[in-house]
Amino acid sequence: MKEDLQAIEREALAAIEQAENSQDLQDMKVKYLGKKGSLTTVLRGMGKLSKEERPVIGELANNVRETITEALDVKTEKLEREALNKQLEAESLDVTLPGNPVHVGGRHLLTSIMEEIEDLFIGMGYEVKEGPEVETDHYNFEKLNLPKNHPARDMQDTFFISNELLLRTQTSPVQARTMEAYQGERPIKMICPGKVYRRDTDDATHSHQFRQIEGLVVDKNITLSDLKGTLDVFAKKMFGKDREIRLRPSFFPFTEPSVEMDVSCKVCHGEGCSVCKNTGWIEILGGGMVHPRVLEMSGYDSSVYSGFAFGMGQERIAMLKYGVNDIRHFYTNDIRFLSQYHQA
Ligand code: 2NL
Repeated sequence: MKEDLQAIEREALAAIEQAENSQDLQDMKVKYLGKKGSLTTVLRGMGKLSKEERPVIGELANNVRETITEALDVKTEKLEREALNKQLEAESLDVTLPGNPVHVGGRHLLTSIMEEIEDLFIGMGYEVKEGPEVETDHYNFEKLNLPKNHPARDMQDTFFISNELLLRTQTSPVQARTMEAYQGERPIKMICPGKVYRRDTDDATHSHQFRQIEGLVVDKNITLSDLKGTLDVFAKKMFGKDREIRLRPSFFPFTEPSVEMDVSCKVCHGEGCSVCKNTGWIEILGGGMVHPRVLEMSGYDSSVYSGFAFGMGQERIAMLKYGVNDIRHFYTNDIRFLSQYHQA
């Protein structure tokens, strides 16, 4: 019996050592220690033993049971630890690895320019107003002293939707609508930024769709010197304190007198170079005193009220300020171009 017990112990310990999972161990517990297990089977033969042998074998049997139980426990714990380690390894996370970069976009250069110009005029007390891009012939032309068949309409040929509906060629209709809404009864100080359209062939400096900002001031005693002072502030803020402006006579159907404004060339400071085509000056915008007929058509008494107006192309301002040499760069959305100005 003693040999039987020792054999069970050897066999059990070897089997436990080989066990691969908790189910194996459970099976072995039943096989060796269970009611029908091999240890129990051997102990059933105890009755045949002599009085002297019984306690010796009994003690040995208990020791074997304990040894096997302990081996099962140790192995169970070992398997659990291994399973846990495996899981931890599989789910491990290296918190020191660099993160995935988040690509942050930025404002389009034209948006930055528009906001910069808006801020500048808001700072001088102007309102910002917007209006429809699909306009009527009435507000886009007639109200601005451009009657049907007027030769000056040639400069602003556009896309007609019907005889009366068109894509606006300027943002002035927003101003005409505002004057009309105010019924000639109160002063106006406003700018209107927005997209405009012309029937033009696209090249480095022309586009059939571009952005304009127009300004309008109507009040009593507004003079050309008010326009000049305003534009001087604008030019110095946009292009630098050391820039000078000059006004040249020009023609627009909606202003009289009309002017064209130049700023001194930042490259040669008026000496003459290739940027300013040897003139020392760069053309920036047009403006003038609101034509009395335009005031009257929208309900303002031109013997009481006067006003100035001006208009500029946002693309042109951005091109001059940032040295962009082709207007089409603004619309092709090449990220290599756009991202250069994300801090602008
Ligand atoms: C240019 C010139 C200009 C105006 C726009 C205007 C608006 C009203 C009345 C009178 Cl409601 N004038 N706007 C006046 C002169 C010039 O724009 O070259 N723009 C790109």
